[in-house]
Amino acid sequence: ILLTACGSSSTSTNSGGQSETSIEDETSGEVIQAKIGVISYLSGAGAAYGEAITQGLKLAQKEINEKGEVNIELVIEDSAGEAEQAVNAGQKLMADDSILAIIGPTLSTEFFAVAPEADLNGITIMGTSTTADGIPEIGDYVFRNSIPEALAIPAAMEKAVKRTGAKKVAIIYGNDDAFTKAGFEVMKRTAEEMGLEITTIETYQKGQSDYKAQLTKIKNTNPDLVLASALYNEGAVIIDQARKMGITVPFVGGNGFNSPQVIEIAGDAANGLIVGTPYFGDSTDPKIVEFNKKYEEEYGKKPDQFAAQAYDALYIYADALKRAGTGEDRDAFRDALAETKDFEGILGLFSFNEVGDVVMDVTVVEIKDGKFVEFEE
Ligand code: 1QQ
Repeated sequence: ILLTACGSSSTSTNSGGQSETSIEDETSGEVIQAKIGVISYLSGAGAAYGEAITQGLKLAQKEINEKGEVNIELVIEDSAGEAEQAVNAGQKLMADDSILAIIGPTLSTEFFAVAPEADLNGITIMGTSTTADGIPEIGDYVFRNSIPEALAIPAAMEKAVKRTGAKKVAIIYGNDDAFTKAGFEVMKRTAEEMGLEITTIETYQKGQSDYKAQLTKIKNTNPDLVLASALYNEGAVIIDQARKMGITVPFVGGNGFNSPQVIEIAGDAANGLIVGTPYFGDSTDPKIVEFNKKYEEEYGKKPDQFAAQAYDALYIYADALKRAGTGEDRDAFRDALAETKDFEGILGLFSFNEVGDVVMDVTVVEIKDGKFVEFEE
């Protein structure tokens, strides 16, 4: 059941000054016009994720529209990191026939609430930051371009264990969020596969501020590594309190730790965190260097992984639009998107597998002296 639009928290952006009149491509015919709905975590404790994502999208939008082949309008809704608000935003977008497809929401917890309905309504939805197992399997209209935890966490754990010779690991995770739970499952499975002893499994809830009970138990079991599946607002506090309690061993984190907010909040306590990502900010790859430069010019700060993935996501949509040849047919767009293969984004070659999941490479990074650096073997 679709709700009709109520209230209006959405913002519509159409950069490049091309909103009023349809402009002609220099070489051939009509510019393909498309309206894309965006559901993003823009207010509340984890708003830095959504801010990075929407900035990445808007930068890509500006460049894509300047090229003149397609003209994308973004209709942006705030989900506040809440599944219910994300569902309301999704229903509003789906009910608007002029919206071709959706990007977001930000969290897997939100995405699991919205995507089944999008799939039923035959509107394409793609996550740019959703990493839990089972996302693209929701349905034919459901995609993501974010590297799943099932790829990123084992890559980070393997490097961490190889370097430290770790045999014993403790795990801490949030047990009320789809992403933190999914990350935990991957950590546990990977530890078992690697023959590591799990000394203790500790849980916390969203918004918790005191982790002493959990960290005391972890400390008493003397692990060689701590595996943490958390969003940045809780994860940064956990690592900070751990260091203050004398837990000095490296942390291996899930995707939530890929935000510079971890360093912002935890400061030096974040040193020794190891995490898998498709984006390494200080990469010498010319595509990344160029992206960083343009992003800094636009927003006065460095991009992060979430901005980079969102930036690539809109280019992936634009590429599908060109192949679909229309910005109005939801099915034609879905079919063109599904065929994305070896698309050259700033994060490397990108393809979807048969279920709409990501095929691409993972980099492992660590925080050293208050900075993400490439993990050295
Ligand atoms: C998920 C995530 C979060 C870290 C996105 C911000 O990976 O919810 O799947």
